[in-house]
Amino acid sequence: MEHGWDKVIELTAETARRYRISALEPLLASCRAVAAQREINVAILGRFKAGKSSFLNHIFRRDLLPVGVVPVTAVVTEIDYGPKEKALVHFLDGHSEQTPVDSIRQFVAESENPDNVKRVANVKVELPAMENLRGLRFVDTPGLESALAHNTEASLHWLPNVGLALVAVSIDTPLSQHDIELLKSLRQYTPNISILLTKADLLDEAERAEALLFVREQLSRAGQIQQITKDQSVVQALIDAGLMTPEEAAHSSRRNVILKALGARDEIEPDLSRVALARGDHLLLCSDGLSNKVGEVEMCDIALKADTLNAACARLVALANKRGGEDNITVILARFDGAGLPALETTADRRILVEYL
Ligand SMILES: Nc1nc2c(ncn2[C@@H]2O[C@H](COP(=O)(O)OP(=O)(O)OP(=O)(O)O)[C@@H](O)[C@H]2O)c(=O)[nH]1
Ligand SMILES: [Mg+2]
Repeated sequence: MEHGWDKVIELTAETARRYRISALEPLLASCRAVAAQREINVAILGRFKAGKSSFLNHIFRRDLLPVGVVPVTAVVTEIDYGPKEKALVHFLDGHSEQTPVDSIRQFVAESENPDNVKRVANVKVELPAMENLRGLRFVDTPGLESALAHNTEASLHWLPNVGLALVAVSIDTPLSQHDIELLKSLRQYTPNISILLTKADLLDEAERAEALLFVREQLSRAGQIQQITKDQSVVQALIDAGLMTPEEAAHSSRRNVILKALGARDEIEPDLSRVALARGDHLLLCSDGLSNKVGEVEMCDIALKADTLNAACARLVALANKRGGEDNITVILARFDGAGLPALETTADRRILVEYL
């Protein structure tokens, strides 16, 4: 590490440990990974077929990365500057092989490396043409949410390395629930997230404006909900340690095993975290009787649209009951106002930029 950033990061980690601010752990893992690198990783992430690889080919002005109409990218590919054009394939067993840049598709493309039978960890490409963009490393990632779970996993495991995230969203299917979930999980790793609206040529100007407005509206609602406590459960601890993905946790037989409970011991240590509040923020406290039945985006929508806080709570409880309501459903909703708090727009961590090509 250079520039003393390691000291700053370790001081922050020590402070977070002392005050048990466990919510900072993913961000600290990202800071360590990023500080150890010379380049900033600009990652193109998003659903399968969103046009991620095509966008990068456009930047490099050559057909470097494989593209197609079925899920194509199976392996993370990193592209940065090098004085001589070359590609290195790193395998999961630790060995590497050099290959001509134009033949990386035999390792990267799902059709030529199905289920990653070639056991490739990643592919690193160096291009002299990247000279003007020295300091940046572009990263093509496998699409999320396709039928191919190993592709999604390869991308999610790479996430702590992200410096700047470009989330590719195809303009003809603008912003799905999965895109919104991805944006939320990315915010654990980096505040630098932009949306890249792709396939703009499929719509005329009026349709593009309509799609853009829709995306902005969805983001302004969805962007404001953030989980600030974590489950004190075995599966959450395994996710934090990088030993389990959230998808595996959802199906784990150990998902009901909790690590802390009131009454189990004479003394317990609470987890503490701090949140920078902005004017107009809402705080929702609820039991899992609500969160197991009502998704985050719905919670946000109801909390912001209802006329009063009481009405919002009543609607949330009614919705959870309508969906079964087997468990205790407790909801407390507070709203923070007052001139002493900064206005929402100035809170940097809520900033999500929207751009389209
Ligand atoms: N019309 C149009 N089609 C595009 C554009 N970008 C990509 N496509 C098409 O969309 C399809 C998917 O493109 P890819 O670049 O392979 O998408 P990807 O996100 O890398 O897909 P995976 O690697 O499978 O996750 C291909 O058929 C591309 O030709 C665009 O800007 N306009
Ligand atoms: Mg691709």
